[in-house]
Amino acid sequence: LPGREKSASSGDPGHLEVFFQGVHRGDAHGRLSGAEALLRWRHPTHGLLSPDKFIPIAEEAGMIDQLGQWVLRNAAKAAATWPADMSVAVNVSPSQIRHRDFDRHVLSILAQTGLPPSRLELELTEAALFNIDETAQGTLGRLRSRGIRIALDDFGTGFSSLSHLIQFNIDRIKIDRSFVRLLGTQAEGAAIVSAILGLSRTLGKATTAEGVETEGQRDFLVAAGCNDLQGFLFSRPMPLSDFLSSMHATE
Ligand code: G
Ligand code: G
Ligand code: MN
Ligand code: NA
Repeated sequence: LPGREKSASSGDPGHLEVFFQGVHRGDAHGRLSGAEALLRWRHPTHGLLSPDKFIPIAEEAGMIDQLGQWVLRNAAKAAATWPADMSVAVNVSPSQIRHRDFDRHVLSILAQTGLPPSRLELELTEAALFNIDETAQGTLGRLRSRGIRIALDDFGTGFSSLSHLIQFNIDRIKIDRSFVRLLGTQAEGAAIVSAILGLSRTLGKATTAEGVETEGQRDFLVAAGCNDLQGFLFSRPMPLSDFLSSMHATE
């Protein structure tokens, strides 16, 4: 089971851990508005493994619902201790939202941890939103009616981005880092990012830019009115204890 530590031995599988990457307001102060929870597998010999490597395996093995709930519980428990204006964003796999009891599980985790629904954001990719049926749409609708926000992750990398913006009731768009990377290196970057921000504003969606690595990118995004910023310029994903230290250091 996730998170269960084994004693150090040659067969030590390591353990799972939820890291947090700060999300900052897109203004001159850049204060923390929250964090994204990012799963890591701390392996005794292979080091930190990215979920890109093991999430697909957990999905294959039918373990993703359990794993996802474990991440959500840990993220909510942590965020419940943060200042009341900070939110936590948690990635959700397509199969999780297709699960009949997903909304009940989310609500019970919030009740257990005491995190108000308004401080939880669930991140779904276009692939996840594209594939859901009416039942799953109903699930998302019920979660939203309780005040939980839905973000469209990796925006722009999927199949039919624009129709999704209208078809699904989402609260936020996360601009994929492949577009942010173009800012400052390719003239088209500014055009694409500005277009996404303009569209989001028109549709009344909040925006987060991912993969902000340079001051130039940050300055452009702040001037263009992007609501929140995330990236190595501010901080890397880190263990909760480090995140808490950095949070108190910048207070
Ligand atoms: O943190 P990193 O860049 O290594 O994440 C790689 C990918 O894994 C990203 O697409 C991210 O959204 C996804 N990911 C990270 N944590 C989780 C998680 O808890 N659940 C799911 N489903 N995906 C995650
Ligand atoms: O797909 P998703 O957006 O959830 O993935 C988040 C991933 O992006 C995390 O694994 C995190 O490590 C990575 N990430 C976060 N900030 C940056 C950044 O500034 N540059 C790059 N290259 N990756 C980043
Ligand atoms: Mn994400
Ligand atoms: Na992303």
